[in-house]
Amino acid sequence: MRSISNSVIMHIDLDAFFVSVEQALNPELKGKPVVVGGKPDRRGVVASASYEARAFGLHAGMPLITARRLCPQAIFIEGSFTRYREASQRFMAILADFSPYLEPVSLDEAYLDVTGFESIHGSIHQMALAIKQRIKEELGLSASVGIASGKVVAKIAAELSKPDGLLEVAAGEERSFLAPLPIAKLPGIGKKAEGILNGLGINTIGQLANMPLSALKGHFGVFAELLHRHANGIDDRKIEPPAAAKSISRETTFAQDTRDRSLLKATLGYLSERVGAELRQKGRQAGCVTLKLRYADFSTITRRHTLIKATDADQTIFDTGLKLLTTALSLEKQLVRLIGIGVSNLTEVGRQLDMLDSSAQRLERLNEAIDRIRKKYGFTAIQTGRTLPLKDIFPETGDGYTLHTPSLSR
Ligand code: TTP
Ligand code: MG
Repeated sequence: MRSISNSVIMHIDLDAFFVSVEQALNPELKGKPVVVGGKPDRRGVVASASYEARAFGLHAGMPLITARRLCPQAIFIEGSFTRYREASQRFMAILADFSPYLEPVSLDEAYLDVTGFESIHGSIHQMALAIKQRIKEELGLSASVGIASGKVVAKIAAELSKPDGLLEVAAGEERSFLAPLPIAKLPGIGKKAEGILNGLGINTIGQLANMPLSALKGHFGVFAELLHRHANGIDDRKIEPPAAAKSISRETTFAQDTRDRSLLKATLGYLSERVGAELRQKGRQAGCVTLKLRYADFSTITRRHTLIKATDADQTIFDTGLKLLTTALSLEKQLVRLIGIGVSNLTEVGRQLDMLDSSAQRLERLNEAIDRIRKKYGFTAIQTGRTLPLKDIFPETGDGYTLHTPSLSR
């Protein structure tokens, strides 16, 4: 019989994901320092750095300017979120072939519950090799795999094994495996928690594991217990099947900070259409629209509006966003650095209710027609008046405008 304490969890994370997708498409990039995130003369940060680039100290989140200074010979690539999403879908499909107990965590990362699967593959180790091989053959990407009795240890094992690694922590060895590692390796320990713990003389996960729970509670409140369990290698969190998306959003950073109304409006229009298209593709409607602005001094605000009636229409998302934008700009005089629009409170489309409302019906038919044409000829095949000013600013790829930062938020 299968008992909970004998769970076997696998954590799979693709190596240098965005960069590796580019290298698979263009083999000339292989073995070189490569950065995805944009050209270094643009503002923005490194999204993904190849391991060759990491040898120069480059890492995700580093400003592109700094990256170029540290590694002038690096090849900088804009990137394409569409390509990464497609690679991600194919990656998840491969994993789903191996176990139905799949929990995607991000585009390039997932947990698999593989308890009891050794009989199919000979061993869990063999199963991991088979997964890595299929990812390599079908996607040209390398993955790192951690295997352990729980999520937290599996994730840390995968990370330690990178790149192209495979690391298995035997049941019973969790605590001693974690003990020598720095506390920052424990998921959930951010810079702040690390600072607090270092201040208490706690530097390794082993030292954290030995701290009395009561002492931890004073600093971390309700999180203390989980932290204590994880530091001790105990983690009985289940694999959770993918939840339906809770929100959809798109955002972009301007090449130069701006107050230009028509540019702000056009960008908002474009991002609203992107959000609307994904909503309809998922068969969902949104009850809430959120505008995000980052100003020149990096202060970031979000403003939201709850709709009387859920929508999946570009126009309604845009109109609501524009009202929020107008109000926000009247209260803050700074230049705008980034703009984003998102929707939440998603529900399944209740079409029968809409049939009573002829204007909603017309909008729905219009959006359906737009989606059909775009599916066939690319996103920019149809330009609505509200995005036209973008034509002069951004290069078109047929697949959408290439915004300066690939729209990463989903
Ligand atoms: P990660 O798995 O954290 O990074 P990675 O796959 O590039 O490298 P590795 O796993 O080998 O350490 O993130 C996956 C992708 O998510 C990454 O390729 C780009 C994107 N990403 C960002 O856009 N910004 C970020 O700050 C991070 C961390 C990731
Ligand atoms: Mg990765």
